[in-house]
Amino acid sequence: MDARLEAIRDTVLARNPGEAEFHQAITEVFESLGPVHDRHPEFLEAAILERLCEPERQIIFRVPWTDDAGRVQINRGFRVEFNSALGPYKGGLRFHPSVYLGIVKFLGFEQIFKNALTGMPIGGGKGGSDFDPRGRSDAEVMRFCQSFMTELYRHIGEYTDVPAGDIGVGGREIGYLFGQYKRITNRYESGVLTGKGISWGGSLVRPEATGFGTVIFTQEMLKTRATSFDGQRVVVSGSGNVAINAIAKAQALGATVVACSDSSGYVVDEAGIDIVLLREVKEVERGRLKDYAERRGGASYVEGGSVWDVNATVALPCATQNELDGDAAARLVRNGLLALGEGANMPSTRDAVAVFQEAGVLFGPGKAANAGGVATSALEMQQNASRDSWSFEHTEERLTEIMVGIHHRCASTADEYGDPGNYVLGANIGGFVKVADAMLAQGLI
Ligand code: NDP
Ligand code: 2IT
Repeated sequence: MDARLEAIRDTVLARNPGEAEFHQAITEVFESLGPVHDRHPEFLEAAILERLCEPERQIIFRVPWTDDAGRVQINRGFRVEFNSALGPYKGGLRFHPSVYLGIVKFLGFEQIFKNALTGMPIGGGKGGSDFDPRGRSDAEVMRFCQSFMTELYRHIGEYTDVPAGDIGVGGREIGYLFGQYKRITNRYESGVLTGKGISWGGSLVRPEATGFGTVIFTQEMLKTRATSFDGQRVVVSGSGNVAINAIAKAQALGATVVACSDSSGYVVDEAGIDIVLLREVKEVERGRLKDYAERRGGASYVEGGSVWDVNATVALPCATQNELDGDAAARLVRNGLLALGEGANMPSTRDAVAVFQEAGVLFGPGKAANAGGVATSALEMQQNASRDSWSFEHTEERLTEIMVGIHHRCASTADEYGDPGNYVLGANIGGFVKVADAMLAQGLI
């Protein structure tokens, strides 16, 4: 890392102790930014990096609620409003027991650059709670969401901060959150949340957008090697919103998706995952992958273990951060991996990224490859602002244009900085320069 940047990085790490994921995200971005500061000394003079690493606002709050047995439960809620240089804070809410400030900050920090890469007018933010929706009834989830929004509502708004979904937050949760916001504020403010239901202000394609976009981005990478998804053998991790829609899109482009996972294990289905059954089990029944394997002839279920043991030509990690380490990366490379697109946020450890890059694997980092979700959220905001709703075809066309544009921006930035094919460099510099320019223009705030 550039010595000037390393000194700033060390100060940031010392100011934010015990937040390993945030440290990792910062280090990874800083490693790309040396050459930008050679060209733009004005960014150093204006302390752009120091300002970028300090969130504009961080909100932490108590979320009290009662479970179905009438017992009082207490969770912690977060919203980190990281950077508003390009637009209102924008980013998802994650409900998962592992959530703490370090995870929310890493996600919010990544979101700044991701959102810049989309070319849409959105700043970066993230939030969530250590609430675990698993095993909770709809009524419990509703009471939790209502309590969460009873504090959050005062901090968000169409022009201020626009949350959406992430792990553990999908259409059901956004519905309960929106209902409570409307009730408290007495405003039908569609643009305050994205990922809404189609009949009440949501956008077609938003549910599919992250998974679809990841595959579209990966397809663009494959094209640079004169190939495509057609005939590839694909392994996907996770079996939630992003994973399911990545599987569907990869299959539509002619790939065979032979494995996917959840936090308990993974399924191998050499005939190709049955997407209709997978949606039924995961989206309708909220079941486990084990249930899928039991109902699908020919599929086998592996309890525990690593889905990255299954050989593939294309890998799409779509579960969570640091789910793919250096050893798993080396196994994938030995087994013939050609390309990897990150559907999740920071699923590859820094060791894993180094292994892929040394081996010449096409590597699409999450802040570029999974930007289709938030980009389509911005399209939802556009539709809300104009009280319009677009067709599936039109919205998917816009998503495709945006993903092809992000690929182009990453690839051409990597070329410009003398490291062709390095999408990590391209994404980090491409996103950073846009935000840094806007921050300079807006003065010291
Ligand atoms: P979901 O809650 O729909 O699905 C999450 C999936 O990942 C589940 O299969 C879950 O398994 C698995 N998973 C979650 N945490 C862990 C863990 N600690 N260890 C192992 N497996 C885990 O979330 P999404 O599909 O929306 O999100 C997946 C990833 O994509 C996240 O990294 C998210 O930040 C990222 N992302 C999401 C976007 C969106 O629009 N939703 C946009 C851009 C990125 P189990 O059910 O067993 O917990
Ligand atoms: O990580 C992400 O980009 C998301 N969870 C989606 C954010 C959004 O505002 O749609």
